[in-house]
Amino acid sequence: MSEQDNKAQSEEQARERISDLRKIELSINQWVESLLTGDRLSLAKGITLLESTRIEDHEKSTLLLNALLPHTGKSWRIGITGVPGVGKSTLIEQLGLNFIQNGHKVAVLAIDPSSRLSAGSILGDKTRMNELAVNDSAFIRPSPASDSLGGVARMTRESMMLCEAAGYDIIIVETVGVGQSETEVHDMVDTFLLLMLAGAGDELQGIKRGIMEMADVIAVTKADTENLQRAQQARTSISSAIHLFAGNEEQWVVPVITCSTVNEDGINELLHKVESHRIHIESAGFKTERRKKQNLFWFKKSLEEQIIHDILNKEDLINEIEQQKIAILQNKISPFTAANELVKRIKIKYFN
Ligand SMILES: Nc1nc2c(ncn2[C@@H]2O[C@H](COP(=O)(O)OP(=O)(O)OP(=O)(O)O)[C@@H](O)[C@H]2O)c(=O)[nH]1
Ligand SMILES: [Mg+2]
Repeated sequence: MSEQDNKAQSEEQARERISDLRKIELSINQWVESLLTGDRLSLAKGITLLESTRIEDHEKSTLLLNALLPHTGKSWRIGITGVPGVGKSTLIEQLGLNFIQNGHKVAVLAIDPSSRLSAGSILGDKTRMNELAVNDSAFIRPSPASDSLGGVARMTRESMMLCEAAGYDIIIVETVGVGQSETEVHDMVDTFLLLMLAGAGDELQGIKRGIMEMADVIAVTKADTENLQRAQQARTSISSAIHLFAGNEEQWVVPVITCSTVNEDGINELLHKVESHRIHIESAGFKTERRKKQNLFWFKKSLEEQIIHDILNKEDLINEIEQQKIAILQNKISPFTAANELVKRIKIKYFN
């Protein structure tokens, strides 16, 4: 092919690329418009796009998010955590319906770290949110499938933004409190609700103190029938335990209550407490502060994750890392020396 032909061909390719981009932009504009009217299908499709691992979809989801950015951030974000089976979904159903009765639109997003291993508790969650699932003012989205918790957290945060743009003014994030996921959820919400089960005096075990320190409201669930008394005792001991924690800078006194979704005892009190928390953080400007801190936190975290991912996935480094692993297992080098040497080589190779 002559030089002229080559030039003509690359010009043609450039034109095609520009025309493709225009087409994408046009379809994104339409998408944005219908999503802003609250169209559920556009919202669901938008979230699916965020969850896609295809490179060409990344480009589209970035365009979509950028276009929607001015319409995000206006919701009240509530995180609900607790061990499996504590009653999160059942409670969300009742809280959600209550919010809707008061004129709100509620989106429920789930983060379930176990869904990567099993098929997740999607079905269980939907059946425990029967009424909410079919309510026009509610939108329920199960946990996205991702091979990393970081990926799930990013998708959940971005899904929240899409829901906000679609007019949902209350976003509830449900997460199973079994690991790191509850910390991640704490870092993306305005009000963090911790559900606890009454045990035989051991309710403070098995749940990390750190999570209790993060909670804005604590509720002991299943306070009914033969469990009622134990729940009340648990409430008292949790209350005295959290008094020992250092006060938080937002000067909020964490309420501890008991509730039951079976006989609906304590549900109104719970609603009142979370609402009081919202008023407290909004009136004193704490909500704005929280969100600023959260944005900077997620910026730093994503930056670190992406840099680490990009560097550690370079072909030659993958080989070197594998060799070092073998050397460590054969006791030929200490893990720290191996890491040090690798970092030195990475610095010379990529940062000089
Ligand atoms: N007795 C009693 N049972 C309850 C109450 N709330 C929920 N349950 C039951 O507890 C079980 C678990 O409830 P879920 O709402 O699915 O709990 P979850 O925390 O969402 O569970 P995962 O999503 O699997 O972590 C269900 O069988 C509920 O019917 C309650 O207030 N009292
Ligand atoms: Mg659940």
